[in-house]
Amino acid sequence: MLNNVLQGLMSRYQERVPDVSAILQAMVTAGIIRQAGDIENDHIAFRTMGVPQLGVQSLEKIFLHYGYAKKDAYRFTEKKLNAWWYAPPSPKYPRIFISELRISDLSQRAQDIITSYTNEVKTDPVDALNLDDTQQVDTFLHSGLWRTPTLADYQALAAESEYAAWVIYNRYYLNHFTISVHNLPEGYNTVAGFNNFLESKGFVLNDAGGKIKTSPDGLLLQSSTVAKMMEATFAGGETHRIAGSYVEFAERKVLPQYAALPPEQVLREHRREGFEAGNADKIFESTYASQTKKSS
Ligand code: OOG
Ligand code: NI
Repeated sequence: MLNNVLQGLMSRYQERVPDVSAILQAMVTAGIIRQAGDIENDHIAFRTMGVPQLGVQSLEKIFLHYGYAKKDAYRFTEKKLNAWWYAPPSPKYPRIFISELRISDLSQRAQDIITSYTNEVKTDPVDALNLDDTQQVDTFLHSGLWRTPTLADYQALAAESEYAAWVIYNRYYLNHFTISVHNLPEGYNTVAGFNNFLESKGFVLNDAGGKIKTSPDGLLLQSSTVAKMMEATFAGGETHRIAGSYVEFAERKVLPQYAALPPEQVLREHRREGFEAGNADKIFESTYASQTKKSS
């Protein structure tokens, strides 16, 4: 079941984000991997609006049903976000990172705009799903949830929270998937090395806080592409270029207590787990205008 849902998410994401196929193709051409299926997906991420009938408490039910376990919480004061990560039922599946906007921390005007859309969803929509029916779940994850926003509302939200604007248009579309680099061949198995490869092929990286985001323990390194701008159709047929989704790269170093393990015996459980608020804070900006202006 989980396989079906993940495949549905990945196929829509790959259609929408040209960098995904372009990066996978560049990796095959360079001989880094034999085929796209060789990629280890470190994690996928969703964004949502923190209103009572939606938000993390709603979306997470889908993945808890498929065996994911809720782990640590993260707070982003300035961006007005909360997030949690979820450990998969088996290491062959990606971790999941879900964030939500703390609506009540926004101005009354922004709250009114957001709730004018989210109030169309009267009750928690996940409660109405048969979670064992993956077709139903797939359709739900790619459904509108609320009416198509107006460009004026999108822009008013963007002025206050770029995250809010992203969610009002993109809903539950996958925000990113993440290529694990630590098991790739020598030269590509660090974020630094992989970033060099990406830039040599013309991919544009998010440089908020530096291109490599490093956790204080030095064991989790991350980077990401800048989201490509895509033509979006708003209410009344108005069109405008807005940020879509992006691709992330993660290097999880072996924990100090397993440093003596021979490389071929190193498994996911021997590496740094979880996420890092300081890294995440900057990765969110992959869809923000300060970064996307470099990709459009
Ligand atoms: C998520 C940003 C954080 C990570 O791995 O820390 C993140 C987002 O942009 O929605 O992906
Ligand atoms: Ni991420």
